[in-house]
Amino acid sequence: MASKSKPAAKARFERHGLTDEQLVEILRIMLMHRTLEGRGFQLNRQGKIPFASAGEGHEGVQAGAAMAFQRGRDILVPYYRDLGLDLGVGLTPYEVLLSLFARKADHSGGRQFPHHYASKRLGIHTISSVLATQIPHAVGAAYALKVRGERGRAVLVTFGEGSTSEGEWHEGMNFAAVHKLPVVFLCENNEWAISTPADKQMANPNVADRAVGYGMPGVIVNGFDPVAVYAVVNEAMERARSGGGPTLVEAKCYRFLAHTTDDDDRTYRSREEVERRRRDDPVPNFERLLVERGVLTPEGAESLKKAVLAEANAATDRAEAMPYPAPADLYTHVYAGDHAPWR
Ligand SMILES: Cc1ncc(C[n+]2csc(CCOP(=O)(O)OP(=O)(O)O)c2C)c(N)n1
Repeated sequence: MASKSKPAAKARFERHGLTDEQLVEILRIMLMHRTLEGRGFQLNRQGKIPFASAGEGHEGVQAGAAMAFQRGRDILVPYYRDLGLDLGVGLTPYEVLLSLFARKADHSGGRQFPHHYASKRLGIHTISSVLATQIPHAVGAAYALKVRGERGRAVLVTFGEGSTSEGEWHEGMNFAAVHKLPVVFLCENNEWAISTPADKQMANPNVADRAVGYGMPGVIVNGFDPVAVYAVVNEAMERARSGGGPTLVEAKCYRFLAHTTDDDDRTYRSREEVERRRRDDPVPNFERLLVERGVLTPEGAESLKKAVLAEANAATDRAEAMPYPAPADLYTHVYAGDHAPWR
């Protein structure tokens, strides 16, 4: 008869200096990210909003990276899939819902594409849907920090692996490396650019391997592990803030849902693939880790989830009750002065 083996010792939990409060905050952001993404899809299917995108599978990358961002100092240049990153640097669920409902109180007056947040208050640049256009914007902001001698500040810019095929990406990487600019390039590699798989995007399986070609460090990190992402992005941001130049970080993750509410991913990938990758789902896995390691009690985790849902529901009701912009506002902030082209 086989002897009873001792239970395997738990692998050491490397928290990279994060306190219990910070670890719970990371989980809270991941839960809110997932809840609001689901809400976007629900509202779309109810016919209440025209469009929403989906970042399920990106929660670990974004909540971890947000923890490395210094509010009031750093600049964030995100892309359309960064709901969790935007929440993590301080955007409120109400602001997210105003964008989805396209209400007048939204930062763009209800005129921007959904999920295209911006906030002067938080240092979040406005988003362009045109892939990789954010790269020269971010590099330009980092160049300005350098020219003005503003040490201690850095720019964090994000993009998918598909965007690394664009010319702007290469030009921005090169310029940032040549001028040793304070910028961190964070690639959220979810393996799909709508229907194009990563191996039809590039022959090299790792975006980070390209860093050497520009003359900057390139690091690969498990994007399902928010603490590992925090550690890598934090080190890169510190290097950038202290004059050490740019870094390319590639966080490997996966997109569990369709690209957006307008996409049907059954046409280009199998349900088996998606189900298999779901085993790495960072949200329940990180919750389980925090409970196992005694950072949270099971009851604490349940009340956190209830609080997140209640806040998301209240934000939804409040935003939905707000008015749409007036038709006459259509050209506000588009033309200087009171020029109105229809007159
Ligand atoms: C210049 C440009 N080409 C094509 C598109 C259409 N488009 C929107 S999202 C997308 C896929 C982008 O994939 P990736 O950069 O990997 O990011 P992901 O959406 O997977 O997070 C494409 C092709 C676009 N917005 N801009």
